Amino acid sequence: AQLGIDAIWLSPVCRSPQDDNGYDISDYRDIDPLFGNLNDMEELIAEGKKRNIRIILDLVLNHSSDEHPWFIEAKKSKENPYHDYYVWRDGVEGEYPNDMRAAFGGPAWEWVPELGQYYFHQFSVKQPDLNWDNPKLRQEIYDMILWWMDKGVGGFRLDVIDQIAKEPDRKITNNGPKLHDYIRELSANTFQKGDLITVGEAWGANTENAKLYSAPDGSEFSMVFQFEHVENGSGDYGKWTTEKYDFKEFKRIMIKWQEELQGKAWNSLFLGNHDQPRSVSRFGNDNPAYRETSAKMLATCLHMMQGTPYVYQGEELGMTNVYFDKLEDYRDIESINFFTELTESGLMTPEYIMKCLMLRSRDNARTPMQWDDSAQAGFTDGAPWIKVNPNYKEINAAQQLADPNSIFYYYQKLIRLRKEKDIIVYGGFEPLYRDNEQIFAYIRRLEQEKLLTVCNFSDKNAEMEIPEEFKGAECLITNLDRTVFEGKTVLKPYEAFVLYKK
Ligand code: TEU
Repeated sequence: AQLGIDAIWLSPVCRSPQDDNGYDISDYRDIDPLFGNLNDMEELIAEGKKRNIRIILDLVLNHSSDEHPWFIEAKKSKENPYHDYYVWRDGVEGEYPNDMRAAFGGPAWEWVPELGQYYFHQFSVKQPDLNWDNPKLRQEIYDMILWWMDKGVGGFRLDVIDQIAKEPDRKITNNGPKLHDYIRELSANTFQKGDLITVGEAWGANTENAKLYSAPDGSEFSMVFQFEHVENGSGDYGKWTTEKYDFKEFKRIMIKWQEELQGKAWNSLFLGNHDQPRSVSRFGNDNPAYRETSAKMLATCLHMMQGTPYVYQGEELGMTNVYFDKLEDYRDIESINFFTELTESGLMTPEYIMKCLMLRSRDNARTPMQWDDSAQAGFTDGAPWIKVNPNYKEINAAQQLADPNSIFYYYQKLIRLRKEKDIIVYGGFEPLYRDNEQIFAYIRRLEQEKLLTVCNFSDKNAEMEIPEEFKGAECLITNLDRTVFEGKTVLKPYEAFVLYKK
């Protein structure tokens, strides 16, 4: 509430064996005892409402847990009414239906000897894919969503929703031919019956199909959550590389999404989430000399754009990667599986893949929230499930609440500005210095109003000229102590500011 946010997206909290941090649900209508129970959820929703904060649930509809009663039934026989809730292919042991691979390594097919069949799983073996071609399954899902809507949730985040219309025989995973029919049916039967915010996670989204995912007529979702800007910097083995991101490419992608969606679709603005490294470590600089300035700079660049900004827990404190250097400290199934797969196949040395994990593992963003400088960062008086980042003594909420210049209050101000100024939400977008190697700058315009955002993404000084039309403009926010905002100027490392003129 103090930060000024309007909604909290909770990672999955439904009952789950936790093979993939709750993205393997065994009961969609219950809360996992790790987190509490249904009464706690109802209380959270009610307390949120009092503060105008919506609770957004993470709906995992592409797959369930293999411990879900549907799957337990489905495995009993081919005639079982639940069998067709999942995706099966006849076969013989050891001869996979095809060579498709799962996102967490290994084949996308798992043999069930009792049935003489394989089931399809795009993620772990414990996450069998649901068969959306089955209308009974779809109806069960709608009923479950309506049940949650009845409980007063404020919205849903739809996990890998672009992958539900898979066609494994044609090796199609995302953007299958029936995808948008399924999404429209889902939306009409559920979301459109209430006052909800919906966000579709879509690794397969591009600026064209984003216009479907977030169609302004409301037939699909409120917005799309796409990854093109964070995928930049992937190597031969996807994200498992030590290469740094390419700033100019990043900027080109961010600009493309701003320009092409204007008036036609609605995007999510983010630099990190529970699947990404910490944003300040990846796109800023987590060296103590620059951590604060660069975290504020990144927040400025993102919050002045069009779209809905997402702040990942701890990002508002500038929390950094944890850089675990021992495999035993990792908990994430993706990290552990790839370490094993890439070392056993001899494709990478253990030393090299460890470097990749330190930079890219999802666990970097999954260490406990840093509340204060007491033991375990005030997160628990027990032993947390994953180690706390050792920098919690310097970086924590208590310390930042006591410092008026903290990253926390900077975020608070950015969020307030978005609510005060329509131009930030609705204004047109015009990039400046497209080819500059250090600066990301853009103008927003709404009728007579204009807004200039300038960000130095590098650890060096950067030269620029502030456009004449901003002469005498008001500075809305800045992360350093600049007082002159005219003419030729030199930006300090990671400096950022926003000018406004009417
Ligand atoms: O992520 C989708 C997804 O494709 C990721 O597994 C992605 O490949 C990986 O994170 C890149 O490092 C969603 C959830 O956000 C993720 O946490 C889940 O593991 C995944 O779906 C399966 O439900």
